[in-house]
Amino acid sequence: MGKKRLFLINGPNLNMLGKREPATYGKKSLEDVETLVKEVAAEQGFEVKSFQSNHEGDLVDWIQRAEEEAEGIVINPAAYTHTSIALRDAISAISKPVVEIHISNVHERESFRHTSMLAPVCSGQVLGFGIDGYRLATLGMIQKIESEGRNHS
Ligand code: DHK
Repeated sequence: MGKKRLFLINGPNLNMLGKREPATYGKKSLEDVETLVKEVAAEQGFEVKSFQSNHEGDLVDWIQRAEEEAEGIVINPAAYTHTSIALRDAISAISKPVVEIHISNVHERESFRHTSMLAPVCSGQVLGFGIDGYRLATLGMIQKIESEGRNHS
């Protein structure tokens, strides 16, 4: 069997990390995030496939792909967090665990950011820790995968 794999999925405008509102989202780029997640996962014996899109349907396609190709998903759905029934249904449709991550503390921001359509169907949520949240989400995801594996054996 090949190496265990995680999907890292980033939604709209996260391709602009580092340039976009740095006071809110920090100065690190999406490439820095992908490198961080790959390093953290590799230490735990996982490989990472990374995907970013500004398009809702493409994100749905990648969530569905995880059912066959990954053990779990770390996702920052960005603005689609607050609006997307399609992403929520895609997460509900697969059996693999999903962790939602946000760089900012959405609860100290505008009220439209306080609601997540996805949180009720995710295994966990990390927010407000900046880019380091991706490390926490990755470790939490791997711990969940490993403990579920143990429970089933
Ligand atoms: C990123 C976005 O692009 C926003 O639309 C969300 C999230 C918050 C973040 O903090 O990572 O509201």
